[in-house]
Amino acid sequence: MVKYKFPDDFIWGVATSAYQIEGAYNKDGKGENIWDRFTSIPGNIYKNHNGNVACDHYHLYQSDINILKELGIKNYRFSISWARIFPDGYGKVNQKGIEYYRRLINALLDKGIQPAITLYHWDLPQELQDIGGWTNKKVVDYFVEYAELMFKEFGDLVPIWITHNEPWVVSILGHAWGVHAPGIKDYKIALKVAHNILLSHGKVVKLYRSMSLKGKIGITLNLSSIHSATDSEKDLLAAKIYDGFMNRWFLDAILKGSYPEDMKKLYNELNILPQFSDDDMKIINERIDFLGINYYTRSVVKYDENAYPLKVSMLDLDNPKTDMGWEIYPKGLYELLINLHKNYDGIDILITENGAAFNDIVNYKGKVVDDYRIDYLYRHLLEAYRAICDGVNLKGYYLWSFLDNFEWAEGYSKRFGIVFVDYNTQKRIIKDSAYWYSDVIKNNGITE
Ligand code: GBH
Repeated sequence: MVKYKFPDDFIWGVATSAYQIEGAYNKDGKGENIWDRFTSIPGNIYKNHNGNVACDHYHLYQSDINILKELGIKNYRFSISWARIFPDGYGKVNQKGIEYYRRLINALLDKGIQPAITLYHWDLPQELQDIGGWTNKKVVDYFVEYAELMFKEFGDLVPIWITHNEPWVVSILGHAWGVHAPGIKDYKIALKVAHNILLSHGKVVKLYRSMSLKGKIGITLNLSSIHSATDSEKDLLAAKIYDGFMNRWFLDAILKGSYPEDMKKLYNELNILPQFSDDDMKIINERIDFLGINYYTRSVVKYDENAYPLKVSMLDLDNPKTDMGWEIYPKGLYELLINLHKNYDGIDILITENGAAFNDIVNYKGKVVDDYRIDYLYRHLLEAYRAICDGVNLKGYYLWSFLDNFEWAEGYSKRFGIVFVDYNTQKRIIKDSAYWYSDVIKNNGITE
């Protein structure tokens, strides 16, 4: 018996990104990107792993799609590698790159699987980094040029488009903390990057509208449910600031057309506020069809005099965690969805990522019994279901991830897949969680 039934047209999918699965880093004319460069520098990544081969999905895409089909997965979110299309970031087009994505899209459609494309999942062409990367407004224009070509080539085949994946991660992890490519550590640069990324988003949405294509377009943000460590005034303020830093900065810009006043004031005092015009904000505010959100965990924060620059630090609670060290907190997904619904006009939402890394093992029967992952997914889906019942316009759910893959700074040490990848043989093993998810999709809901 299906106990929790989702809406009839609910989108069930899985997600991946190009650098994390494709490999073939120098095949068929692909240019170098910032993750190729960043991973080549010793000390940046766990055991100096890189995405040169990854899951070799570039060559194995057809058999991977067969697995999607076998599991009954009807929607697949993936990203395009910008440097496969424009090896230098702009100008000269690499036809082999276009042909690859055309083959991929057609192979999906042949099996009745709907593609959802992310245009930017962090792999900026290195040539563009060499002229300043996202700090340079030219890169904003090159992104529009790249998007335009993708819309012309694939706009009629692909019903869902995502401009950017997680601008917060790109700007903060890449340009303030330096743990992601391009490895810069400067908050002022990071906020400039965030602004230009948002601007490029708005311009691309506008372009999409002007081409009168039939699909939907949005952006994906990594959002966190923010909790304060105590009810003290200082901790409550810390939570408000962290919410402004991670969530509202991006949400308000995109959906309200202005950055939040409290954060503007704070960033100004810290001398890290980027320059921007009213026109910029109008462009960023271009109407989107849906908001994509990636949810993994919550953040519990406290006031901390010594924490630069926000005077906020994170608490490490002694609660159950995934292999990433992230607290398992399903209720945060519900909290987030309800808040978005209330504060942003009941906007249509897609969960574009949710999932968990665990230290999976292949047992003596050759199986991966990942009941801990099923538990994680089950509990999060239940919260999504509750949110729908309470009126949230949640339209779909993409599980991160289809395959085990290159987990950025953590290399191959973290496994998020519902399909296990043996990196020595490239053999795929369907985990129990994949069979479980397959049933969820078949039933359009959760059974007890
Ligand atoms: C996503 O990033 C990415 O889109 C995807 O490529 C990646 O593989 C996947 O999730 C799994 O990591 O950073 O300690 O403050 C998620 C990035 C993770 C950033 C949670 C914020 C909060 C905890 N987010 N993180 S911490």
